[in-house]
Amino acid sequence: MALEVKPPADNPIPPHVSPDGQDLTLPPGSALDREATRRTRRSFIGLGLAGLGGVLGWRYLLNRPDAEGTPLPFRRVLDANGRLSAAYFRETRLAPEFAKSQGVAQVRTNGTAGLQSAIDLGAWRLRVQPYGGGPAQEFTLADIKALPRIEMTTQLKCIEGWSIVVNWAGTRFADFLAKYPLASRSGQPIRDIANPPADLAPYVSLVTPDEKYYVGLDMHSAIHPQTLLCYEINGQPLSIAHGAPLRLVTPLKYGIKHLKRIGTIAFADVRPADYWAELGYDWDAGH
Ligand SMILES: Nc1nc2c(c(=O)[nH]1)N[C@H]1C(S)=C(S)[C@@H](COP(=O)(O)O)O[C@H]1N2
Ligand SMILES: [Mo]
Repeated sequence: MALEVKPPADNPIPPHVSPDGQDLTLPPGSALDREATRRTRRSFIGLGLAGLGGVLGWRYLLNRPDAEGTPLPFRRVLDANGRLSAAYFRETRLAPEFAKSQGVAQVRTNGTAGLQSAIDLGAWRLRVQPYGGGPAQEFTLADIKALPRIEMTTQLKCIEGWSIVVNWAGTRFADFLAKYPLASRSGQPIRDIANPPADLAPYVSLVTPDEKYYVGLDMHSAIHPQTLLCYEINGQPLSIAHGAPLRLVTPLKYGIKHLKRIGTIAFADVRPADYWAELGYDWDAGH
């Protein structure tokens, strides 16, 4: 029996609405929309062929060399989807925001990799390795709190299938890089997110102090206006389980990218190591 796998008929990206009710869905027929459809068809065709091949196909696929822990043919589909999500992201999107009162009072916690060792919050420093080279620079929590405070209530989506609305506060990563020009080789700050320095690093790496949890982000996502170096939930300092003293929040990405207890930030020319990508998840982890 032939296995039938059909691509979705419509635009594969669900409608997306901004906080003020504006429809941010890609206009049908736009270059990016065509790319979306083409890529999705190709992914489905790929999976359809795997289905037709049955057991032999699976054996073939599973015996392919690995790339970041996933057999290469799967990795290609994931990467194509990741590239699509990255391109779409760059174009327009903002994650929906909610009224503060819609945030949950008791925010559940999930994931403790990199949080197992004791931490002295007073001695903690954020270490940043400048893209242009030179010694790492250290920042206290007070340095971060001196930057503009942004509060936002957004959805945290976990790859396990649950999501919650959370009230966060912190500073935009873009504002950090506006004040401390560490992400461009020339040492130029980001003055305008829409026109960043030409020599801005393409990737950012975030790692816990013990290096046991690590996340890579493309720079567009890192300087997105809703990407925060976050220090509060519901107006209270982060608990240890939520990533005290400083964690990442980036609501267009799944929870796996929201690294808790940031130790070191560095910049890179290629995709930095990523804990969950190594376990087979889409590197971009956008949604
Ligand atoms: N250091 C670290 N950060 C992490 C994780 C982790 O295991 N270790 N898990 C991630 C996952 S899978 C999710 S869903 C969110 C959950 O954030 P919360 O515990 O504040 O709800 O944290 C993310 N950040
Ligand atoms: Mo998660």
